[in-house]
Amino acid sequence: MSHQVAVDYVNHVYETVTKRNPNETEFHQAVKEIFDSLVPVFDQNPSYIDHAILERMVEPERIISFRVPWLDDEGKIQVNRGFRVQFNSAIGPYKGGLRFHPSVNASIIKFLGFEQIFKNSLTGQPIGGGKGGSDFDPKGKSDNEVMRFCQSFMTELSKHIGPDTDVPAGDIGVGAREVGYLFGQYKKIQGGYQAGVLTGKGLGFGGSLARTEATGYGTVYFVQEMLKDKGDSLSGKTVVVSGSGNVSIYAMEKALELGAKVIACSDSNGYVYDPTGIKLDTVKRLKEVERKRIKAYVDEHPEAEFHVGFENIWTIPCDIALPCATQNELSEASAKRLVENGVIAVAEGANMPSTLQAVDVFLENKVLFGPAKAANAGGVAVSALEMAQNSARLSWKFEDVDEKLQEIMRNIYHNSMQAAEKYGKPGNLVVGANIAGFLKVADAMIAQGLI
Ligand code: NDP
Ligand code: 2IT
Repeated sequence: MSHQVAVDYVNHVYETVTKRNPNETEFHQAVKEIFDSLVPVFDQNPSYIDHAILERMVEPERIISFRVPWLDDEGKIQVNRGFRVQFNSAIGPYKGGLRFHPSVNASIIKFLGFEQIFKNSLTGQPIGGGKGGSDFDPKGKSDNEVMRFCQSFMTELSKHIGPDTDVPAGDIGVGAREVGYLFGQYKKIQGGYQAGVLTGKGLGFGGSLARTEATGYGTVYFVQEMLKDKGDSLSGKTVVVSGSGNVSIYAMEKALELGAKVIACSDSNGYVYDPTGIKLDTVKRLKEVERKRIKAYVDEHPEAEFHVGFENIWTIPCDIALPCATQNELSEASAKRLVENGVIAVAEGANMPSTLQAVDVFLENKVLFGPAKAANAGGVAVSALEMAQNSARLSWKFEDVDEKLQEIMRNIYHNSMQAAEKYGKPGNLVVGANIAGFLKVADAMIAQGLI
């Protein structure tokens, strides 16, 4: 079979995706990245084409879109839109976070849900792919408003989820507070204690130790593996981390623990550059407790500078760059700048933070590049460990969960490297992660027949 047949197949299905899902640019982007990686698989195994595997994979098993009405503190009625995309259940119950951010729409939720299929497969655990959220903006809302929103959101969502069907968790704008309110409402509606219906719960009611830290820690463990292969380590490296939310904070914490120096972090308003090293205790208090803007950091640390303009964080020279905020936050121009400044490694803590062109710049310049599906899979991996603990009605020690997380990140790295080698793209972790994630799901779908 000729290479051209595989290329034509991928292009043809991609075209139908763009036609059938008009204007969903983020979804198109996520599909394009995976499709381009899979050409060598179809070259070697054309039977996947006969099974119409891509046509089936790009169509979610189910999408739920719903009204979320709630009362604000003034007694005024507000209405938001809620989503859950149940993308693929070939290897386990749908699993993936909920995002509350004003930018949320069908395209964002579908790109995240599509990526989640392959990420979850890569973890080696029995979890399918899903994602959800709302265009609700938690910023500036009172605790009571957030609670009423979460209760209304769950009143509808509860009809569609369960410990063996679909297990949501956090993402942007959804942390321990929101998961707590969501869990309380689910429990009230269902009338039973089904701890495994959500992950990222509080430690007192079924949450797993190390879940809060897992995504950020996992991203840094992944960097550690990439560097180890080159005989290098994090010790003494300068690190720039975008964002200052859950993923960023724990990426910074682990990088510091491994001897690196973190010199900058950000939020959507701008970035803080602290040449003496970011003081993480301040960031944690400002963001996790006081829910303030990152700009407030410089009030306490006059040695640091605040700069307006979020993407300019990538103009700071560093050895390691960790984009941990949001999609498309790192453009081609930023990637070029990082390369000019001598960056050694880039790992994506966020989902799809680098544009397709930025990824090409990193790969062409032989920067060690850890793509999101591999590098940030530690979060959902520990979510699956939370599900396992809930099923067993046990809770494991922090060290035990952390040890399992490290092993999972090592496996993801080696499996992705092996797949890249086998399919003719040695060292390309984008291709490797996409292929390794794809094969398990594709084979499971085929084994289960046309359903
Ligand atoms: P948080 O809500 O805790 O933090 C998000 C951070 O990113 C904040 O600093 C926020 O700034 C910034 N940010 C968000 N949206 C934008 C935007 N549109 N423009 C600029 N800055 C923005 O979320 P998480 O840390 O949980 O998630 C961060 C990324 O990691 C996301 O891509 C998420 O999908 C991904 N991820 C999360 C996992 C998890 O376990 N939580 C697991 C795997 C991936 P501001 O406060 O100003 O909005
Ligand atoms: O993007 C992600 O992997 C997450 N937001 C975590 C999902 C989860 O179910 O823990």
